[in-house]
Amino acid sequence: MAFDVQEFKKEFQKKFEELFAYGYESGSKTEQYIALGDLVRGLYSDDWIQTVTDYNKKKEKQVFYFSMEFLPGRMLKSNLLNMGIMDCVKQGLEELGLDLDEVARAEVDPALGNGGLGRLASCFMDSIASTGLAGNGNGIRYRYGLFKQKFINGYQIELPENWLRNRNVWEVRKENKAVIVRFGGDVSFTQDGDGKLRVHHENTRDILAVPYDTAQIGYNNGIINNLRLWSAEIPYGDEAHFSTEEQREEVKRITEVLYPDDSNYEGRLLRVQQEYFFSSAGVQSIVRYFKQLKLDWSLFPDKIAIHINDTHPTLAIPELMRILLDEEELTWDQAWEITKKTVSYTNHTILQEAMERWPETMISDLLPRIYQIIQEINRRHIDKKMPLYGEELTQRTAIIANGQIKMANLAIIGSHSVNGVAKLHTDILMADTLHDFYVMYPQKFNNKTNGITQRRWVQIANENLTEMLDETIGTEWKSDPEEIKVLKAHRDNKIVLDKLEQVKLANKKRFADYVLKEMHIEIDPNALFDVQIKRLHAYKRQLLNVLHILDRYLQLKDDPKANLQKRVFIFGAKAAPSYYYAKQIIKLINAIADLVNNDPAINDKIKIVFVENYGVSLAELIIPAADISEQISLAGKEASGTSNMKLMSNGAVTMATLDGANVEIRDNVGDENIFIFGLKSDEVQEYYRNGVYNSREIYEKNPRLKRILNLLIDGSIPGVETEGRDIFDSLVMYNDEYFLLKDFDGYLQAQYEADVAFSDRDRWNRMALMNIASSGPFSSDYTILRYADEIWKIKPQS
Ligand code: F55
Repeated sequence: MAFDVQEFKKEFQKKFEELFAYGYESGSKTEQYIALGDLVRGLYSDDWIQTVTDYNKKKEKQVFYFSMEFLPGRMLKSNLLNMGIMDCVKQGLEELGLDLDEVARAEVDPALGNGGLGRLASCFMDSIASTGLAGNGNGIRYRYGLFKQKFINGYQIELPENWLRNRNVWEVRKENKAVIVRFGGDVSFTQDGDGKLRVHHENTRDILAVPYDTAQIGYNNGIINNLRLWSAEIPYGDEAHFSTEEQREEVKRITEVLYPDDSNYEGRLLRVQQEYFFSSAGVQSIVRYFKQLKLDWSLFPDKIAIHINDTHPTLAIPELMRILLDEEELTWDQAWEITKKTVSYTNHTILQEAMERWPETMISDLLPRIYQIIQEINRRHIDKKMPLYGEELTQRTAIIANGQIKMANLAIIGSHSVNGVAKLHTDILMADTLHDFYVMYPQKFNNKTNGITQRRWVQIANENLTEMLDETIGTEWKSDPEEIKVLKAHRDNKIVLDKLEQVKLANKKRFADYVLKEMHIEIDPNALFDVQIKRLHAYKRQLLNVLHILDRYLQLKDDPKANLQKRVFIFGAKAAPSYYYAKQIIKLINAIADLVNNDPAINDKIKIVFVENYGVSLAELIIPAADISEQISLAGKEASGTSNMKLMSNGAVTMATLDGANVEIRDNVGDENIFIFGLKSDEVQEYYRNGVYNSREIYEKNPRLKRILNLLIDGSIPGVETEGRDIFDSLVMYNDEYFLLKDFDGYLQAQYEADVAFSDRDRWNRMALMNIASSGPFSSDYTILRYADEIWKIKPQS
């Protein structure tokens, strides 16, 4: 981008004055940020128009990534980086007496997602643009994002996240691209003169879907794709139908707030309204685009790929069928061929409680025509498969059963590709969770191991490491992440290893400053920083981490001189507001933090830091400061994990069970550069099958563990009478669903080995280096190129 520092300074000042009618020096950080963002948006608008024009002209196939959640993080720096103007802007601001980082922090981090699934969608958007693929995001513009988390007396409190309170400089409202989404109504049929059946859908409640578009800028390639988020409004000129306040509120409610559940679905009417709303709006706008191309309908799958991120957008399948059948008057067989060839589906979980199922009556009332189409898809599926696979297997794959509509079944039957998100996860889907479907459609199943974008997670989050890498191995890794492997050649280079240690130390200081300022806890940057950051869920086993902390606590109480590494245990986690047990664990961790952090006998050998309101921005601060990455879910439960990849890329050493993508991380980094412990996935399966696990017995027979668990109920930890008892019971009396007690010894042993390794600085630095050097394959650029090549059949533009 042709742009120089002097020019930038002039433009920035001008923009600021235009917007706020005074000089930038008197503006707030927020105002300075808005002026800068507005200016930057202007700088890429030509490329944005050009990209769209090119796509239209070449009629290239495009992918539309449908996701109920996106977690982009703050966009200013990532836009500057990808546009190649970071240094220029930084210097220009500096000459104006401003600090880019300070200005950037004024941006609100849009929390339009829950966790891994939403963040993956945003890494993918960055990679789609950066690898030069024609692709767009399709989602919901929630008025309120994921709740803001506060701790009061150690308990999680949820506050509304009004992320749009200031102007959102990146979005562009496109009223002329709005579409109508119809709910309810009556369906009837008439026969035409020509014998054709005509569908009439009347008395519907019509909602206007207005798109807000945000540029997704490719890395140094001039490509700018689109993320389209839909907002629900009252249709213009239809105010008569929405005359009461209640009716108007009902419309707004559809895109008012993100459901805060991760790995657990809410079978509520409003949720399914959201799902249909953005699926329908997205499909309608795609069909409108396709019609502009003036091609035969049979070519639809040659121009369009629709990818559904988990089952949340599955109604895109019957919606596309509806449009092709009712509006475009294709035959069922034509419409079905097109739909299957167009849609592909990613599964993100095997947890039964996360599988979406809607009551039949809910769908028939809310979406009568869609319901009929789902019934017909189901009827034809059963008719066709029954003679081939017999009654039992076929019925197990039915979309409708026991008064419920199973969305995963619809997604699999109505698509041409089903993928899991790590090798192990895909294997479990094929062998177990979705085995019946695998028998029917083996060719649909494939694996796409998740990835992350090192642009955000290394270049932006870890400038110190970026600089050190550039000096040591050049800049090739920035455009081709695999190239980071050349760092391996420096594994025994003492100078490089020392530099790496200095980088880590600087990042730890930065985080320590934050912790001191925001939480008034003093932590030592030389201590080992042990990090577990992810949603709070029983299967992720934050509690196992807690048991380890309590073990150390007791060791130090027994012997203040015990030979233990000084450690800071860092947690970041939100619990779903209705997930009572997870909230109890939060309270427990906060109570233990209070106890341990303030116990002079512990002498700062253990510190516990549970950051409030963990999200993308805090992740960018914590990840570069991590020494140990805790990835300790019960084997078989975590589909992939992605914080494991981010932490590895920043030189943290993984402490892991063989779950999700941890398996592939181990394969890449080698056994000597990772700490593995615990049950394997097939061993867990075996325990579930034969039912011989007895946690009570372990409790009784393991005195060390017994002593720790008793701390929960004997008053040793003040303020957790209820929580301590409930958690104790879940582990000891109710047979420990996630096998914490079984994995405890192995975990302690691995943690002990980590202590030993950390005390040998050269050894530890080498492990960190090997992790960084082995992280290239986990770039989402490669993941996305595999989706493009094997599922979407689209090629990078050059
Ligand atoms: C959100 C809403 C519902 Cl109804 C169900 C699940 C979710 C959700 O947020 N799931 C989620 O984040 N799953 C995670 O996806 C990641 C990306 O694939 C995986 O790495 C992670 O293992 C998985 O738990």
